[in-house]
Amino acid sequence: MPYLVTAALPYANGPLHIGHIAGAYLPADIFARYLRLKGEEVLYICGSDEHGVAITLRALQEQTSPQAIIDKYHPLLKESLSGMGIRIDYYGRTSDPLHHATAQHFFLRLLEKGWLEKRVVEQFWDPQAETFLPDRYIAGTCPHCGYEEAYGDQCERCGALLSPTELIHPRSRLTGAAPILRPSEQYYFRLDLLQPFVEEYIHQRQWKPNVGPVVEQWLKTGLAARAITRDLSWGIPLPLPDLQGKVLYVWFEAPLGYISITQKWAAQTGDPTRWEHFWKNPDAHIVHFIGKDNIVFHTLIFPAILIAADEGYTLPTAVPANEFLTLEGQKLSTSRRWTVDIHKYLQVAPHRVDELRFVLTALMPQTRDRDFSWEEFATRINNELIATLTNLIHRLLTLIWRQGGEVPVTPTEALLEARITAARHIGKRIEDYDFTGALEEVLQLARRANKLLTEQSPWHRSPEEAQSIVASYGDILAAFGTLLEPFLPVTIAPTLRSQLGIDTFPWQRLCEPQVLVDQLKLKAPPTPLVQKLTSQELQMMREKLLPLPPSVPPAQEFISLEEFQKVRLQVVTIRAAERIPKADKLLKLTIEAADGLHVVVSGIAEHYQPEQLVGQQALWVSNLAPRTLRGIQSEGMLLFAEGEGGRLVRVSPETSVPPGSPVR
Ligand code: B3M
Ligand code: ZN
Repeated sequence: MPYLVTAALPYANGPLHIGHIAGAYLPADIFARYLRLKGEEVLYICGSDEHGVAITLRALQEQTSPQAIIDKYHPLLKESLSGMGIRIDYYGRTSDPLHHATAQHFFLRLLEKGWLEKRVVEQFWDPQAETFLPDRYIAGTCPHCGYEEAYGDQCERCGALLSPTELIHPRSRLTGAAPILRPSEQYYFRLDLLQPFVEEYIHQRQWKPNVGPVVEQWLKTGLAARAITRDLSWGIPLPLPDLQGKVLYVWFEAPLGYISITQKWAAQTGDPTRWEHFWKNPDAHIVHFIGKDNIVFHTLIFPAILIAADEGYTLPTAVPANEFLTLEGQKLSTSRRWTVDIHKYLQVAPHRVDELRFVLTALMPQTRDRDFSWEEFATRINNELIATLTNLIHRLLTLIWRQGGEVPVTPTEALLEARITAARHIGKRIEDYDFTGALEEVLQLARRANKLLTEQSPWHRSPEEAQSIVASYGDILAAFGTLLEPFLPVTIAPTLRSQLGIDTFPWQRLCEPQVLVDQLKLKAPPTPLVQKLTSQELQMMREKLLPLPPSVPPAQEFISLEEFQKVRLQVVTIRAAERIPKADKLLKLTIEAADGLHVVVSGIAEHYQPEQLVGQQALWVSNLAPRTLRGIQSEGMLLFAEGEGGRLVRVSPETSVPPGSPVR
């Protein structure tokens, strides 16, 4: 029975952080690695979600195009995932022409089957920006919970799906203006008519305890027809001559990415029809790993699309959604910079990937929100991963090495039994999507072995006795080479196997009483699998990875164009620079601007020597009210970027321009 494993397609609008990894990509990876060891046929696919307002809003913020945004983040996402040891068989993207074609096919098919209906709807229009506003571009007060920052499609506090007209005091996120209603034509997907079919599907499946009730609540409220087109220029165009200038709603087409990415994978295997082995096969298992905010789309809307298409698609077997991870007690937030980004972690601690996987598995928010803190990160590594697991392995390897590096493997009944039970329990937990529990079973096995070993204390025995004690642990050592593989596959499990000179075993072998190997032979003296995390290293990681205190107020997301235009910017050339007596931080700069020379006092003396600046260009805010610093009148302000550790770096045009050139 083939398994297709998927993890939520990350929006290509920002980096991945630890919450994403713990929420979807890591559990999917553990699950897929375990199934591969079991000898199942597994395909793990994922890819970047590159449409929707998540992308256009980011482009607006970064003052660039949506295309530039996705081209920047798609590779970053892919590298972050592979850097974390997430073994994805094919990582695609929804801007792929094949995805566009697949999504358009579904749209036309649903239309042909009568599940789509054109409706004229009153839609919000921003009178200042003169554009229709996508739901996400509207914010207001949630009618269900009173949250004032709810978006037009969903309230992020209570999870309710909304339509923008339900918001109390709606406002445009583009300009802050109160939007007005105007008629616009859209296609609606008749989820209301599909409800009986969806219900039948839902009741044929088993749902995790944190998923089932959410789904039931939705069904109880009743599914409503939903618009699946949008007035946007970025996205998949409607495959119809009418309604030009509209695109498919991202939550209609993104889940279809699971199909199109499988098709893409199939094409590169040389057999373009191979995707049907997963998607048109009643025996195939399809398992979607996601975060809780995506539950409704995966359990109800996506299956409804597949049912409505009526082309024999496999419906999802399970949607093991996770809750959220918090960071030192607070919600993770990219915009507030309260995150631990994966690409940065991989730069700062490239040799500690398995350690992070270990901690994120232990703290996986499987049925409730869990909290990540640096304190706990260190404790879990030092007191659990090392103290319980890798120290045991290291002690045993060292004993073997002292005995000439070679021992016969003769496990006791108790140790054999412990290994078999552990392998079965770990497998069962993983199959139940309890990854924290599975890891706990691994640690349990190590604790048992530790206890026995301490009781036997081979260190205080005669060489013969010691030899026979050590020989009894050879089987467990060999088993760890496979048992750890789903969880710690980057360095720890492969290093152990290479120290032992063995490969992985099929998982089934671990559940059977036959000894795994007859003897063990070490080629080199063992080195510890994990280095203790010192407080200095922890401090360094925390400083580099979480630079801002949590109390930073959330940045206001948008200002209007008019507000922005109040700031007058121009390029200037620095003509003179000098230190100011008794002011260590200040430099007095004379700049040439459009209307001649001006004096600016800048707090950059710790970052630049005066002579480095003379003749250079910089950006100048010309209409900032002047102020007097150390008796010198400073006019306006020069702009500097803040690099790592607060290092200030001059901002200047890419090639030089005449002094006084405006910046807009
Ligand atoms: N792009 C991820 C999110 O909501 C969203 C998942 C799509 S899965 C088809 O953050
Ligand atoms: Zn709400």
